[in-house]
Amino acid sequence: MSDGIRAMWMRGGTSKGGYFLASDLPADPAQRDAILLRIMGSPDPRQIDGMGGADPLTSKVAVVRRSDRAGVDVDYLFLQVFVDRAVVTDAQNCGNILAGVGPFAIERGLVAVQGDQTRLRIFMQNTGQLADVTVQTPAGRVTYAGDSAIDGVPGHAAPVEIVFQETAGSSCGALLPTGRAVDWVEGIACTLIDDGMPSVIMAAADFGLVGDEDPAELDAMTDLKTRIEAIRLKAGPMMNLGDVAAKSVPKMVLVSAARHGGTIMTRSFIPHVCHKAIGVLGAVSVGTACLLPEGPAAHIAQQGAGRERRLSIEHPTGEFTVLVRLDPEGAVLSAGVLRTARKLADGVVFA
Ligand code: NQM
Repeated sequence: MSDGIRAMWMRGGTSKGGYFLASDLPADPAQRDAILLRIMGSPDPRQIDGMGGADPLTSKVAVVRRSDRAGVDVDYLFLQVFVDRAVVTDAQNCGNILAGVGPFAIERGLVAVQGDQTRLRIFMQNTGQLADVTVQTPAGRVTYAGDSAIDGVPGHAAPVEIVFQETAGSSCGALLPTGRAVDWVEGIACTLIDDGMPSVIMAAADFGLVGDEDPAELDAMTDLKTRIEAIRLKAGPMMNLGDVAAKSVPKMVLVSAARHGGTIMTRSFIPHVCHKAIGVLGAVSVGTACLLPEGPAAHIAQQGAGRERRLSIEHPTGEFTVLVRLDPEGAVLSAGVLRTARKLADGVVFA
């Protein structure tokens, strides 16, 4: 490994991380994870000796391979490298890092360009689900330049459209793993939900918060974080996730009424640090919680009607639009989101 390992560094949505071909990393997960910890510089709150950016959102890895599955182009395994602990976990998906997987797969020659746009079907190995992704490929190659903007990222870039298919119960086996829209955990009314990301939805008001506090302010509230972690550790087994002490799920989301004409306002903990925006599948899961007959999100959500709905999930740096298609019973069939991605570096990294 002293010669370095081939990697591309990319921003995917509002996250950033290393993209690797599976064949460039050891097949043995323990060896692979030890190398990834070295590459990112973990465990260390500053990640000074590695590529990580001292934030869970910039300490992420995509491992990509050509797929053997019928009708699928590539398989994508997401790995969260903890910043201050020697932990690498595959217990969650990441829809932001997913935004870079299509461009990366085309750049590495796993998928051929189809025209001005190239469509790929990606198998998300973490949860066994599918995402259909459209990448802009004018003039026979990936372009990162374009007119699309997403909140949480300055400037404009080429759109990457993502449609998630049937993400309910991705990790927990059911959309509502306890069978209820409301569970009381540590005295707080919670919706334990998984529509692509295991999430615990709680009313900000139940913690004495207004709900649009600055993430740094929330991160400094140690008592609040202790209470939220106590709920998380109890919710994990209830959600069929087992002991979640060393897992990055479930995410903990505080909701309040929308402030800017959207569906709902959020502050999400991922799970120990407050997100500066919101995760992609996290937003899909909150949006789905808004559509339930009851629960902390359903009580305050502003939502339209019909089988196709636009849910605007407000977050600390703007909003995240999720376009959902519902079946006649009101269950979410697919969720579409817009992301952008940018290639930042391509070369070798050293472990
Ligand atoms: O929910 C952060 C992110 C994510 C995950 C997190 C994500 C998703 O913003 O699909 O994108 O919740 O850890 O990248």
